[in-house]
Amino acid sequence: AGTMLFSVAATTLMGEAHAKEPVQTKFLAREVVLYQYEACPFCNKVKAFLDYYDIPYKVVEVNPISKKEIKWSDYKKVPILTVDGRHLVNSSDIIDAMNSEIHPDEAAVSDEEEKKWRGWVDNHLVHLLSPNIYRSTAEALESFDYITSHGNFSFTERITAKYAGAAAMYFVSKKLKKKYNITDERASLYEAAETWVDALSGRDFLGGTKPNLADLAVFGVLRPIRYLKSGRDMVEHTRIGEWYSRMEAAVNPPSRL
Ligand SMILES: N[C@@H](CCC(=O)N[C@@H](CS)C(=O)NCC(=O)O)C(=O)O
Repeated sequence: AGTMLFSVAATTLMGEAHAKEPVQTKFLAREVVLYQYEACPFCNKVKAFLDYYDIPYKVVEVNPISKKEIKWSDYKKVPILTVDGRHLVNSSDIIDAMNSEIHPDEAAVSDEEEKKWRGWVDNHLVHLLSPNIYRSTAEALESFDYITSHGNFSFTERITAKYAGAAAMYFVSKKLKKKYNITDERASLYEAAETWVDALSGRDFLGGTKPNLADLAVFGVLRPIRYLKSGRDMVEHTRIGEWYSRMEAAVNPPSRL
């Protein structure tokens, strides 16, 4: 029984070692700081990348009302990543910049499939999120409860932002729906999840046995909604759950400092 336990443990460990990437010693000595909102999909995309590659980083949670933590920056959105004082902005550009440091040789070789699906995340998948998480007043409140309890808000802001934010986003999400020609937001979310599973064509990850940048992007943007009503519905009504669980296992817990 002992041997069996050991071999089960060893297989599990090997499985993990297989899908995960080792600590990026290159970045151990460098100061990496992520300015973010905890619930922002673009920030979570960058975090999925940093966590997968075990890059240690500090997190500065930005107050979305005052934004005083990024007063020093001309760029007023998050994420912003600083690497030893160098500023990187825009989630996909941040990931490209970090990725070419980690894989200087591969950076030149472009993987068309990976590129296509990273574009799909930025141009399609992200637009489905707000209409879904603010779909009804109940869902908008659940989302804002999550946002305000995980974000950087003062006590008064927390209370007011929850209700005012939920009400405002409920209406904003209807406008976004029109802007992006979405008729049934839930159906579109399910369809996107199915499209992604089809793209895997039976592979564990789009990257094959390991996640590539497209897997990390899809996982990153879905992470903030996974345990909200829309994310629970998506996992219940589509085939995306197994891939999502593999990603949860493959992406390291945050190596936040
Ligand atoms: N294209 C940018 C989009 C970033 C973005 O829109 N971030 C939102 C938060 S989810 C933001 O900072 N909005 C401005 C604001 O909060 O005032 C990226 O991929 O990083």
